[in-house]
Amino acid sequence: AKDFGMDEAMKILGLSAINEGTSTGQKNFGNGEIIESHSPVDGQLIGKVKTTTKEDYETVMSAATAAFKDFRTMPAPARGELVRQFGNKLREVKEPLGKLVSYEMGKSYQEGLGEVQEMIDICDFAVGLSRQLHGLTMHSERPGHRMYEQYHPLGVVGIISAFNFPVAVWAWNTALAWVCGDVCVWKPSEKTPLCGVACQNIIAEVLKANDMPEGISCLINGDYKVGEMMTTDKRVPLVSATGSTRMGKIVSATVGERLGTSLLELGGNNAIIVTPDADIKMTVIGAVFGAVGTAGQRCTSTRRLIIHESVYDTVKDAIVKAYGQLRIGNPLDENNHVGPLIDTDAVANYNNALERVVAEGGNIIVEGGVLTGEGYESGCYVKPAIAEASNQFEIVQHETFAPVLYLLKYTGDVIDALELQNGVAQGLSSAIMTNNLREAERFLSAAGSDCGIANVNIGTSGAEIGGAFGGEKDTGGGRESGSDAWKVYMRRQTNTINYTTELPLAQGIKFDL
Ligand code: UN1
Repeated sequence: AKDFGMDEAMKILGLSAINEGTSTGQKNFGNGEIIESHSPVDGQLIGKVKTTTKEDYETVMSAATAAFKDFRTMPAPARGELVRQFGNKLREVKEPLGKLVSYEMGKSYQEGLGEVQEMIDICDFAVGLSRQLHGLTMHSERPGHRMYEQYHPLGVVGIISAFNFPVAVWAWNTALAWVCGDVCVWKPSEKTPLCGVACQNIIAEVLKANDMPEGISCLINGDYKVGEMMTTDKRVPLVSATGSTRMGKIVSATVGERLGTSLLELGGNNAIIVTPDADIKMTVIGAVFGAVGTAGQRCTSTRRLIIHESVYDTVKDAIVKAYGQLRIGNPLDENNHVGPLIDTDAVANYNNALERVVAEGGNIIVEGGVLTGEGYESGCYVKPAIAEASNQFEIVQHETFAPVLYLLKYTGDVIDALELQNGVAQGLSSAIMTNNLREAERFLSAAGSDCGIANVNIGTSGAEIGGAFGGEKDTGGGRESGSDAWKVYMRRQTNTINYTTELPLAQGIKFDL
């Protein structure tokens, strides 16, 4: 990693061997055990981070709740100005932060940069939004009355994020939450803790330069037990959690128990329907990037290709050929397409999926396997694999966070393809490749894709921040990022004002004294 300038990048990001606080002096994370962060790229120890104890958590929460008292009354456009500065700071550190994402998480440097770009984009979006947190006005049924609604800040927003987008998902949440007047407490994945500290360093500097309290952005570190401190805490009205469906069910039950709100962005089992009218060249690029990009570790990764029998062999041959050209190796080296999986547990899940698909009667057409030897010392590099399978296989119904692609064949028309596409528990992203207007419109109709994201002639991954991001069913139903996703970070208040000297009651009720 030295060859790729990691030491320099870490220095710019204010990271040291052991990280207990931010470079600007915030010490409120870390008196607990130490998490070691090892890179899946070369297996080397990158740095250590101290975890948050119950006492540390209380310190964090008092800083956050105290900061909220003032932050909620700061004009939203002034809060937007902080986010604007944060976005500019991200522009300055885009390269080192992208590099750290690549080195700690294992995605390609290009994708690491893309992730930081998503952070910058959501900041720009949030700055504009800071002048557009609109409510409606309604017409009162009573004379001399005015009725309208307004949106107020919620309070402390808890963010639990996953290793696969170790910085962007935090930014989607925080950038919106901050302009909405909320303060944030973030628990990044314990698999990518240094990305968390690096981001905290960046925002802490912006807050300090503006003389704003550090409690506006807080970091806590550790595993699910640290997350539980927030999910059980009544002082946290909203918990935004990204991760597995299993995790989401626990978060939802725990937060629901105290009638808090959870915003869930959980697993996907995303498919591309390839119709007889598909552009094959576009299909191949979209499918291969969707299946092997980020080594198949996006929640939007393409897991299933649902191909019409009339083009099945053509598509299959073209995709197999494209897989033959993939270069697997150090993701910081821009010549490689596919980096490592996050850790050896992920490799075990990958192996298990390949065994299971064969056991269930599937047919492997691109062999998988774990790579060994020079450059692959971390044990986390695997070959992207393809299996011909059937939608009802248990393993096909399951999200495996690895580059394993299942080919499914359909006969008949797009309705038959949709049955397969919707015939899984998850509902995040979906796509159709077609030049046929009828097929495309049917796919997008109320009787079409049941997913939160439905694309025509685009793959399943790589959504822009301007749209609302999230999905239905086991994906959890939450929406983050663009469109009106900001509303979940605020509380709505309906206001009715009487400017007469009479007190008429609604619904025409008479109550004379
Ligand atoms: C995720 O995998 O958690 O649409 C998010 C995409 C990215 C975000 C993925 N913009 O692939």
